Amino acid sequence: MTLERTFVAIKPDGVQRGLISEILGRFETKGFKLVGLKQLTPSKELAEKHYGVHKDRPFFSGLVDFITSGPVVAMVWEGEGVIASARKLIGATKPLEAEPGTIRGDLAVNIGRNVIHGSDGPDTAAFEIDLWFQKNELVDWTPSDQSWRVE
Ligand code: IDP
Ligand code: MG
Repeated sequence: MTLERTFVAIKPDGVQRGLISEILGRFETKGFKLVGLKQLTPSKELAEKHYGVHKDRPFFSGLVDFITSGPVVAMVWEGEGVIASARKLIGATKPLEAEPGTIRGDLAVNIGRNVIHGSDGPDTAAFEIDLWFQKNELVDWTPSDQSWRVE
């Protein structure tokens, strides 16, 4: 079993719409382990680094303005295959194309208000965890029901 960690963030629209528990619960009930959690309003510098790969896209400045406009709930989830699984739980970028049962498929309509971010691969996961969290903000712990989760 290879344990992975991924970065997930509830965007300001998800927080403002009162969807924190709904979204967090999807990862928790799936069986992943929460190892980092905090709420913050990101600085422009943080947002620009986070979305740096999109810096030449027409929507970049609007995206940075939006993500810095209010609280974001930043999380690190750990588990076997969690990077790809989180992307599946989240669903397609365009919420109208996201399957029902996914977070975006169930909870969003508009691409600019798609409620959640998740790292898209091992390299971005490592980069984003390091960008958003200090090492001492990540908690190593063993769930007491661990033996019921893994054989
Ligand atoms: P992802 O969030 O599914 O990984 P990306 O293509 O990495 O999708 O885009 C990052 C974010 O930028 C999206 O979640 C969305 O909020 C925003 N975005 C992407 N494409 C557009 C667009 O065409 N118009 C407005 N916002 C967009
Ligand atoms: Mg992306």
